[in-house]
Amino acid sequence: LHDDGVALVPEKSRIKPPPLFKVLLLNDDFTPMDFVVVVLQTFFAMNREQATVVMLKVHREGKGVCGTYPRDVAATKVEQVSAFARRHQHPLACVMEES
Ligand code: NFA
Repeated sequence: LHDDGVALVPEKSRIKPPPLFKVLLLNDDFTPMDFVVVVLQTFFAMNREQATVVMLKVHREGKGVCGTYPRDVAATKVEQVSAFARRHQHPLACVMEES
């Protein structure tokens, strides 16, 4: 009968794992530190201590990673954080980059 495709010696898989994306916050001179801490607690499930560490890294180094996610989750975080900052009239920038 015909070959059913169940190989005794596996063929090399051509399936790539899906890419992951880092979500980053960028520093600016105007957004209050307390607001950034609230953002990290609200959208990235950090406690106040973790959120403060990340906020200070962004403040001192210019940018910092909030988390790493599949593309659709990362894009949703970027939109939610950007809308929240805009609604509160802060210039806080949130971006994603492939990791
Ligand atoms: N640099 C801002 C300030 O001094 C704080 C800040 C931290 C803004 C992280 C954006 C991101 N008020």
